[in-house]
Amino acid sequence: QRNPHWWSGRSAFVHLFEWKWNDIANECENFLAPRGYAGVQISPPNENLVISNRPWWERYQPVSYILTTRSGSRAELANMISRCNAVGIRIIADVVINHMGAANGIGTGGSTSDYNNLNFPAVPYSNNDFNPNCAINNYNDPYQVRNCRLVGLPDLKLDSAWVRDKIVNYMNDLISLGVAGFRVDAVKHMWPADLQHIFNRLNNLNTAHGFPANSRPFITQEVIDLGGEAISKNEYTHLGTVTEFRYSAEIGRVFNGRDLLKYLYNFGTAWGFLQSDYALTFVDNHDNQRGHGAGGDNVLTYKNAKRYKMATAFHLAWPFGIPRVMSSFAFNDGDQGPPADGNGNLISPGFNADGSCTNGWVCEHRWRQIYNMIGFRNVAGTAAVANWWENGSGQQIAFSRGNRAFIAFNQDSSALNSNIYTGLAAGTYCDIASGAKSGSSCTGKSIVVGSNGYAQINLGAGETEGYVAIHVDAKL
Ligand code: AAO
Repeated sequence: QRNPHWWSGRSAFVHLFEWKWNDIANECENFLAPRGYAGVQISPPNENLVISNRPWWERYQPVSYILTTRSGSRAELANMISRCNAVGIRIIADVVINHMGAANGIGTGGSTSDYNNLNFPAVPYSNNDFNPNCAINNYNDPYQVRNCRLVGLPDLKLDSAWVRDKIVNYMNDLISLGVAGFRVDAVKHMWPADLQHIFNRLNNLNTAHGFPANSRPFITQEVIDLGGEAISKNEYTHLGTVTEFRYSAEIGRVFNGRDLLKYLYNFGTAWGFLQSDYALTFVDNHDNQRGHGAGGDNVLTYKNAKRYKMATAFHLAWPFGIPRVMSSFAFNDGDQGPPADGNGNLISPGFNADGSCTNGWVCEHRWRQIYNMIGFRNVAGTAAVANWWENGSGQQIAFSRGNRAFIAFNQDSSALNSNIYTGLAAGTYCDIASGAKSGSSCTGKSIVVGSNGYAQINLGAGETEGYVAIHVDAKL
C-alpha cells in the first residue's frame, strides 16, 4: 500500500489545504494536470464539529462520516474526484479515525455531537465505543499515547468490531468514489494491529476511475517521530508509507542557513530518514507551518519565501521519498481558519494575470519556482544524481540528474561565479527559477552549456532566487 498510483511521468502531489471540492476540480483541469502534478491531498471530507470562529482545526473533530463539509457536498466531492482522475490527478483523502469531536454541538452536516455523553448518533457511536477517559501527557508511554485522549479528543476503541466496521465502511465509501488512497491522521495514537485489520479490509481501488484491477489504496500514516520517544515510525512501515517529519525539520534547518548545503550530498537514510519508498516527504505541513505538531523554528514556510523556494527546489530535485508540496492560506495566528465570508462559507481563490492566487490563498503550488520544479522532477525521471559540486565554503552546491537536468544553489554571502560540469548536452537552456522557455527564447536567465558539458553559473548572493535550474525540456 505504498504505491500512490501516479500516472506515469508524474511524481509529486500537493496538499490543497481547506480548498473547496469545486475549486479543486477546476484546479486539476486548469493547472495541476498541465503542470505535471500527480495528485492532491484533500482536507478531511467527513462531517466535522462547527467551532466558533471557525478555526482550521475544527476539521479534525469528526461528528459523523457523512460527506458534508465546508469544502462541499458528497455530490461535489464525487464530481471533483471524477474530474481529477480523468486528467490524471489522484486524490488522497485525509481521514480522521482515531477520535471524534471534543465538544457538544452541531456538525457541518447538521448532525449532533453529544460529547458529554459520548453520543454521535449520525454514525452512530455511543459511550462504549470509546476508551476510558484519560489524558496523554507522557509520550514515552505507548499505552497512554494509543489509548488516551489526544488533546482531549474522545478516543475511539479501534479494537471493537463495531468501530472497525464504521471506519472500514467510511474508507470504502471514499474508495468507491474514486480516491487513490489516504493520509491517515494521528496514526501514532493507534495500535499497528488495529490499523492492519482496518487496512486489510479496504476494497481495491475503483477500476471505473482508471485504476488497474487489484490496486490497493495508497496509505500514508501521520507519525511524528523526531527520535527520543517510545513510539517509532518503523512500527508502521509494514502498513504503508509514513510522514517523515525529520525530513521537514532537517531541510528547514539546512536552508535556514544553520548548516552547510554541502552536507546534503547524502540527504536520505544517512540522516536517519526512512528508506525512500517508505517516506512521505515535505518542507512544511499544515501543522508545523503554524507551530502545531513538530519541527519547531527550523520549519520553513511561505513566510520566508526565498529560503522556502530553495528548500522546495532541493526537495523536488533530489530523488528521495514521495514528495508533497504544501499549498496554504495566509495566516497570522495559528488558529485562524481559511478565507470565509461572514456566514462561514469558504471563499474561492481568485487568480491574478500571472497565475498567482488572490482572496487570502497563498497557493505555493502556483509559484513559478515551485511548479517549474515539479516539471524538473518529472523530466529527471529515474536519472540518478551525478556530478555533485560544492565550493570551499560549503554553501554553494550543484548537481545533475543524469544527463537530463542540472541545478545549482547559493546560500553564501558572496556570489557563485563558477564554471561547473552539468552533464548536459551542449546548447542554450532556460533557467526555470527566474523564468521559463517561451518559444525560441527564455523569459528569465539563460545558461549556455559548452561542448565539454561545462557551463558558467552566475548566481549573486542578493538575487531574488537562490537557485538556477535547467533541463532538457527547457533547451532552446
Ligand atoms: C484543538 C485545540 C486544543 C483542544 C482540542 C480539543 O487546539 O487546544 O484541546 O482541539 O478541543 C489539530 C490541531 C489541534 C486541535 C485538533 C482538534 O493541531 O490543535 O486541537 O486539530 O481540533 C500530536 C499528534 C499528531 C497531531 C499533532 C497536532 O501526535 O497526530 O499533535 N497531528 C494531527 C493533525 C492535526 C490535528 C490532529 C492530529 C488531531 O495533523 O492537524 O490536530 O486530529 C510531540 C509528539 C507528537 C505530537 C506533538 C504535539 O512532538 O511527538 O506526536 O503531535 O508533540 O503535541 C519537539 C519534539 C516532538 C514533539 C514536539 C512537541 O519538536 O521533537 O516530538 O516538540 O512540541
